[in-house]
Amino acid sequence: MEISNVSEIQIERAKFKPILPNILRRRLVFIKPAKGKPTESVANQKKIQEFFRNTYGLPVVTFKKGLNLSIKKKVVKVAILLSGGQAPGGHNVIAGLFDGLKKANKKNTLIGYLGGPTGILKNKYKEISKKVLNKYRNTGGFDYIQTGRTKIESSEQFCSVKNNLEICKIDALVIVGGDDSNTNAAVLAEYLKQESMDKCIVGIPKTIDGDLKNQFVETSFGFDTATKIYSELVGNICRDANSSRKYWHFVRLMGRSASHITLEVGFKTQPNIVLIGEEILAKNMTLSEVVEGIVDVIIKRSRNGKNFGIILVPEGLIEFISEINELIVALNDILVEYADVLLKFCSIEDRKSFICGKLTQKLSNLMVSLPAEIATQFILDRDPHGNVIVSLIETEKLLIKMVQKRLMELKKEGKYSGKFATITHFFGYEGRCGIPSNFDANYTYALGYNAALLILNGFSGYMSYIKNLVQPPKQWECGGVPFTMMLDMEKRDGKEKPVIKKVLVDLNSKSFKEFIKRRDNWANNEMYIFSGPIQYFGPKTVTEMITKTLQYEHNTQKQ
Ligand code: FBP
Repeated sequence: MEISNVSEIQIERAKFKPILPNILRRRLVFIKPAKGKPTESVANQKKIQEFFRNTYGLPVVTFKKGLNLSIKKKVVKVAILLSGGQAPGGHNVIAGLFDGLKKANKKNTLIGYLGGPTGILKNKYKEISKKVLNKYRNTGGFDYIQTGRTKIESSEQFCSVKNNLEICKIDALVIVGGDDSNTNAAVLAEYLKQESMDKCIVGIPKTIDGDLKNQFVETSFGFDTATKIYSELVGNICRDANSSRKYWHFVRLMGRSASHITLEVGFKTQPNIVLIGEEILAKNMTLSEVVEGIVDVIIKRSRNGKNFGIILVPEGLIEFISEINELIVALNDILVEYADVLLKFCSIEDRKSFICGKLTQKLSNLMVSLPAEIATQFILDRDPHGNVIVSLIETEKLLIKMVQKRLMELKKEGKYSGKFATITHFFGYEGRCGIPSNFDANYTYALGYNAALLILNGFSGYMSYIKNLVQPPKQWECGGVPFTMMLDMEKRDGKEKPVIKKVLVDLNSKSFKEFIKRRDNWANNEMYIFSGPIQYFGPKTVTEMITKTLQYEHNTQKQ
């Protein structure tokens, strides 16, 4: 038997032809960009305008049918870079962009900067060739050109970007990233305009976290596939728990601050407890109150002879618990202020006790009360954008320790007599490089192709958008939304900065309200749903399924 390094599914998946929205299937001279009115940023308009004197207020662009003789005919050289965490569909963005550019002119070229923003700083890139690209179409991962989290922020870095774009004679740069990377793209577009450089900067909304969205960007790419993968795993665990009936499974799910992934997986699997960080924040709950809520369900189930269950914990939960958030904010400041001093400590314990000495008494007591390994995780380095790396904090273990303690107390008081055996899981990296679902394969291809159109029409300072996503791909609408329209001010590294804000779970949204209606039933019963693996082939009801979040938010889900 011949051994191949390609799976059967990869062979079949390579044949998949993404469906382009009808408007993008036309000859490029018959796609006309319609410009809307000047726009304003979502908040803090005056301050944002001061930062973005050259790119503020651009109109929204919508691609429509119509003759467009001004589309660029001259040969263009475009670069792309992938930034931040992986998300299923990245390779299809490259493929869509490549095909769009080639459709305009066979001589157009595309290069990929290697390893994310570092690639452009060091001028490390590879030319995207059709032959190699074909191997990556419809595949997961970012491995063709890799990714990185370097933040471009100093004037020297901006200058190197400018020089390297000049050296390679790049006409346009496409940045594929989340809120932070697209904020970077906005700043770069402004900088290049200020330097009178005629180069287009276009962004692509990527992140499995689902926290980059607005009226134009209905979802970020990767959320669909990642949540389908996590739902399969959580569904399997639900069935396992229901079969042996002896464990409480604590499942932490990725998603950084926002709980979108947890809510979506909650709908798809209906476990016994789903914690939503944003609700905990709104109710100003303390850690003990969160624990009390979990204990309450455990006891009720135990009284019915059910010493088992599944609880979903968003990885960003701790940031929503006010006292812990206060601690994190204080730690962030200490880590920046004493960065040099901290470097000199050899042991983590010395580092910890120095930091505790700089905290207020209240916060120092809290730090000491945390399990040692969790306290250590709190003082690990922040990411280049100043965020706590929540994926490294084992919140599920913290919760288990506190729940155990509380159950012991209740046992002593004779109020609980059940068993509490636990298993922990963290699902994050498992979902980020999955083979993109049909939705993500189509969506990313269209985002890339649409980015080519923005470039060929000379639009800089825009994010490529594809909307109307609850409809079949052919009916999707396309265009560009100005970066500055999405900006707000936020305190980062101790300074007020313009940023594209992370969109958290909206407690007034239809999806959250629906969750509230159902969760008590999920807590006390076994209403588990087993969604199974992503289906790439077969009936449309399973292959073209979109997220519950999109369905609720855009009114197509039956209540
Ligand atoms: P992006 O926002 O860059 O897309 O990253 C998403 C994410 O997967 C988060 O859910 C997670 O907290 C983080 O990346 C993990 O980062 P890293 O890959 O650096 O470990």
